[in-house]
Amino acid sequence: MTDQGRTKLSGANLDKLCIDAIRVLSMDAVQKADSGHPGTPMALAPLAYVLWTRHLRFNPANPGWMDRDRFVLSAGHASMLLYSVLYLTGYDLSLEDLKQFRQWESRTPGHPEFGYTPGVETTTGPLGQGVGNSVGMAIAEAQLATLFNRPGHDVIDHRTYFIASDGDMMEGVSHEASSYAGHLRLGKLIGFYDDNHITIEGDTALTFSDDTAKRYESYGWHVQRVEDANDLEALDAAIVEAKLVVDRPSLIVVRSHIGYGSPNKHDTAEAHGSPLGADEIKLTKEALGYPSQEPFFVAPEALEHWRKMKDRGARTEQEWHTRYEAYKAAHAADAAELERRLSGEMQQGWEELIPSFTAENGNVASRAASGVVLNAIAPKIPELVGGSADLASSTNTIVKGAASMSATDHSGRNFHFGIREHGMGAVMNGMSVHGGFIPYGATFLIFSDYMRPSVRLAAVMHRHVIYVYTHDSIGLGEDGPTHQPIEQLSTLRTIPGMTVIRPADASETAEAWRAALKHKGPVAVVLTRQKLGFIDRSRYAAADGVAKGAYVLADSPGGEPQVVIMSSGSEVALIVEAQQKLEAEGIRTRTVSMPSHEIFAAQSDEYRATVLPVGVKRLSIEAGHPMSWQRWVGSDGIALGIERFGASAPYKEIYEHLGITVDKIVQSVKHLAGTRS
Ligand SMILES: Cc1ncc(C[n+]2csc(CCOP(=O)(O)OP(=O)(O)O)c2C)c(N)n1
Repeated sequence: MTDQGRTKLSGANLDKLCIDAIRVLSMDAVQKADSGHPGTPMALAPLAYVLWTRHLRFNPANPGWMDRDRFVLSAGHASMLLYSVLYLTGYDLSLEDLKQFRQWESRTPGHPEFGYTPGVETTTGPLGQGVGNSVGMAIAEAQLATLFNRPGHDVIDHRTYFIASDGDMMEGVSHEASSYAGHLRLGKLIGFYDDNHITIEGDTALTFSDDTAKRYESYGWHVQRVEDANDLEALDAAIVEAKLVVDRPSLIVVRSHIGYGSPNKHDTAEAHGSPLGADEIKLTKEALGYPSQEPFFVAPEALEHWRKMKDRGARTEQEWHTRYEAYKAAHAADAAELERRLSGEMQQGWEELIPSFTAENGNVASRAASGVVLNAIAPKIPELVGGSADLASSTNTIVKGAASMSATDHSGRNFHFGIREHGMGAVMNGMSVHGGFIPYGATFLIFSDYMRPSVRLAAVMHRHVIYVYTHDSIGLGEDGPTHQPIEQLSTLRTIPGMTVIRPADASETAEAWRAALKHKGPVAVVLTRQKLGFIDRSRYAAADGVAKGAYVLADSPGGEPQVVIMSSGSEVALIVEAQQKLEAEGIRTRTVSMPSHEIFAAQSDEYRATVLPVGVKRLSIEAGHPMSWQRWVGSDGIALGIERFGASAPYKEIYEHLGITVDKIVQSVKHLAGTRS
């Protein structure tokens, strides 16, 4: 007998009490917050229990232990499932934290958020992204294991598990990433599909007739089915088998019942995203045979059992440390390099490898200059790993002589993401949160739209990932309006935490890579298809001004400027030419190159005022929507840009037709300077 007078539990009864603890915590937290999603945590509680107590390798006391298994709740709306388990297993997350579910600055936000809660590996909620992140994590593991493990020393040896819902499976990004995972034969990736037949609008019969199991089989995954989400042994057996399949990823389709345990709401869409209500919670606790009606009650014997995971986790990590010490002794240089990569510190000396460009290089497209820079610095930055969504020959993102990432060679640093921009973005995020990589991914700027949800999440998570976006404007010419970005520059700039750099020539491109690598958040390096003239740095300011986001390229020889004209990328050449014309006409003009609005915005007020003096009228020009320039030109300035779609024609003609010309600048500046009304 325990001190509460109950019989000491063991076996199935204890399992049930532990599982019901998740259900109760989830119901109660959602009820208290008066918002959230109780149904799926209730349904998947047994799966979480089996996975976390029998399979997952983790240490609650050290959530960042490098060889831990990764767990991703792609169905992020079911966050109480994860928070309950993190509390129960003894992470630094208290019952009080659970009671603060969804409150201001709590450690239990509505959806799991990277960096807020110990044990949360990535931000999920936008459905499908977590599946993509998991693929990225599995890729990261596979690559680090291939590069760093040595015979007898498997120091990188962990699995990535995810739980996906119907919504995750319907979203295209999960398809893209899963297809890529199957192609790469990522044997340590194990997903669970929560096949509960319910989404917000009702039964999936309304929307979803896929045979998901067959779909995943066709991707090259090993697929199993568990017919009853409450059958612990079936779940366990499926996981055991999935772990034994090492030559391809595994999907376990689990038939579950949303809101399991709730007499009136199980199997209903109502259980998905609303509190059950006090009465129904009471009935559910009764139906489950739960020992208390007290909110957030966890039976001591259940907590004790769950908390055994703390000791087990500490032992698991300790055992790994012993092996790691042996590795370190035998392969000191490898261990040091692995630790460096995981720490995020870059090797010394990479900056010295950044090439300089001279007049002798002639006219160079910034995409071509970027390829030269990437290849020059790659040897000293092995963690800079990535590729393109089937446009490598256009985006110049291949590291020459390096291997390709493939099913048979997981060490390759050149990734062929296929025509899967969205999957690429999600995979990059997964690699980044895993650690050990600065992933880059390339496509045409227009197709940044195809991956924007992942780009946004990179910003939400402050991840250091680099997007190489080429073909950056109407300057790409004949491909026409479908391929010519208009609003993309301005809208990328509006993502909080995003840094966009659009260099004006080869020298600025080199500096753009320097800035992108030194920066710690997501960076888009935006490049031209067309060749750009060489800006003679003996006459114009040095390109290292890129580090400040904007800099004075050339001042008026006549002194204090009447007008500042600014631009980015290919249109800098236009302001340079316009300045000469304006000066010839006696209008004192300053040119400013502004490759990055965000970096410039982060400079001191003093510096910004040295570039854009207060009281001097300003004009900007960019071959894109002018919205983002408005803040720099002010209400009495002019932002020249394009507010329509482009056209299919040779690019010089399109520039003429759309008014992105030197003449237009000159006229507008005269207007501003008051020399012409
Ligand atoms: C990209 C995206 N679209 C829409 C939503 C809003 N949403 C949250 S859950 C959900 C679907 C719920 O069905 P399911 O995925 O089966 O989850 P379950 O009901 O089983 O919890 C939707 C549409 C979202 N989170 N992400």
